[in-house]
Parts: sequence; C-alpha cells; structure tokens
Amino acid sequence: MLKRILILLLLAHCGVAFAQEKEKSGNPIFPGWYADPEAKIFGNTYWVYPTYSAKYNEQVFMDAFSSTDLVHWTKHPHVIDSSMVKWVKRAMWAPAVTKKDGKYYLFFGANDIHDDQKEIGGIGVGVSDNPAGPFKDYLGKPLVGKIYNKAQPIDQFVFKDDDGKYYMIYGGWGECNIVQLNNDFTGFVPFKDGETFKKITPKDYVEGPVMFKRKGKYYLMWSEGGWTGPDYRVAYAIGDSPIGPFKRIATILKQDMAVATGAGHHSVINIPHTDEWYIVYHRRPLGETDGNHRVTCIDKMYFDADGTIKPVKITVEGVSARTIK
Ligand code: FUB
Repeated sequence: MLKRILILLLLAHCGVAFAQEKEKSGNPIFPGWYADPEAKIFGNTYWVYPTYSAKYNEQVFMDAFSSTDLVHWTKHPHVIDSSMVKWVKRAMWAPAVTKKDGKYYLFFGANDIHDDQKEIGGIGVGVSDNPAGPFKDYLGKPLVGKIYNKAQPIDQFVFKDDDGKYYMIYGGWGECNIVQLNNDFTGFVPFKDGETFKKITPKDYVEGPVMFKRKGKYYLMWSEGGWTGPDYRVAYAIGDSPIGPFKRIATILKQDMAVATGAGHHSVINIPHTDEWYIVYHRRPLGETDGNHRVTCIDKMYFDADGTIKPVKITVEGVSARTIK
C-alpha cells in the first residue's frame, strides 16, 4: 500500500514538473527553418512574421505564427505569396508588419535585385483586414524599386513615432536608409532638408535594422557580419531623433558556443504599459553549417539604469508564459 502511495506521489510530482517545463517556450519557438523574425503585438496576441529560410527560388511565400502566451504558437500558412503579388519571383525576405486605420500592412523585400535598371523588385507592400492575411498586393509594384545611397532595397522595418509619423528604415549591402512614409503608405514625405532617402548608416552596419523608442530615446539596432556564418550578430546605437545621428555602442546578441551560432536579424517586443522587453531573433543550431538552416528564438532583453542594453543571454529554454491583459 505504502509503495503504491509513493509511486502515485512520484507520478504526481513528475506531472507538475512536466507542466512547469511546458510553461517555457523552448527555443526555437516553433519548428521549421525560419529567419528574420518580425515580432508584433496586436491586441492581446503576439505575432511572428519570419522569412521562410530556403533557397531563393523557393522563397515565394511567408507563413506567420500567433500566440497568446509566447509558449504555444499557431501557424498561419502562406499569409502572402507570389500568386498574390505578381511581380514577386523569388527571395521574399524579412517581413515588417504594422497596423494603421484598421488595416494590416506587410512590407517585404523580394527578388534580391542587384541592378535597378534591369530588374524589377525591392520593397513591396501587402494589405489585409486581418493579421493572419491574406495580404494582397497594395501597389501592384515595389514601393522602393531603386537603389538609393548604395543600399539594397531589402530588410525594411516600420517605426511609428509618438507624433503619429511612420518611418521605414531599410537597407542591405552595409548601408541603411530612413524614409518617412506618407499617410496612405503609397510613397514618402521628404525630410525638412529636402532629402527623401536619408542615409543613417552606423559603423559596422550590414543589414536588418530595427528601431524603437524608450524613455524618449531612439534605439537603432542592426545585424553585422555575414548571415550565413557563425559570427552574425546584433549591435545598436541610441539617438535623439529617428534620423540620428547614431553612434555604435555595443554588440548585444551573438553566438554562444554552448547554445547556437549565427544569432542575428531580430526584432523586439515591449509588453504594453511595462518595461518588459523581449528579443526575437534567428540563430543556427550547433553543428549546422547550411546558411538557410536558421530557426526563430526568443529571449528576454534588459536595460541598464543608464539606458544601455545589456548583452542578451541566448537560451535553450526560451521564456516563461506571458499573457497580455
Ligand atoms: O533571409 C534573407 C536575408 O538573410 C535577410 O534579408 C538578411 O537580413 C539575412 O538575414
């Protein structure tokens, strides 16, 4: 009898431990090769929009993932694809999603253009009534189809300032531009000095810009190194306005030889009305060398009292369940 009670107690204990373990997201947060994750909060739901990490000719769609607690994720297949955007042929990269006036806009890079005289491609926009899509082609052509300031038109990020202005920060090939979007996202508003495509490239910038505001300061983050290699990483700067100037401060995300390599191209989420921050990024499992074998992960991001960002500890276990009230 005593033996049976002990076994029951042991099983109950294992059950509790298992349940507690389940309350962590784990890393990666969902299965599959997915990179460049754009994490957003719409209402009480977290959304992640990643690049489908495969050969360029296979990158003709994007999936999205949603969660109400950061632990359990639901896949939304093909929220946008090349059947919805006729000029897209390949290399759909790095979605950036924003909500405005009840509509959801998904900005993406496509076709990996190198010569804007001969190729059609660059940064396009999809629009939907639902964060799960389907996102239809908004313009019928790229929003940015030319190369300005030597920045490849890819890796766009949309930032809304407190005054209601929307900015797009973008650029590959080691150059970063900022533009102010017009009211209906069909074009741009020039800056006060007359410039439309303003170069704000910080030292060592490669691609994957992200901007957010905290305590009145503008944080510009970006990826450095080569995305197919192990030392891909994220660095940042702090400025007093969206156009900077931005002086590189430090690397805050990088490989950990005990956990994963190539940690980079990220986004951040801030739980509304709190100072709780998460970083959502891709990395390569230990031992993987295929450039496209990238997985989407989440960890906590913390600030020091002076506003600088603490180096992120990348983990296997991920983060605890966090619902939004
Ligand atoms: O995923 C395709 C490309 O890889 C992105 O546009 C780059 O930022 C790099 O992450």
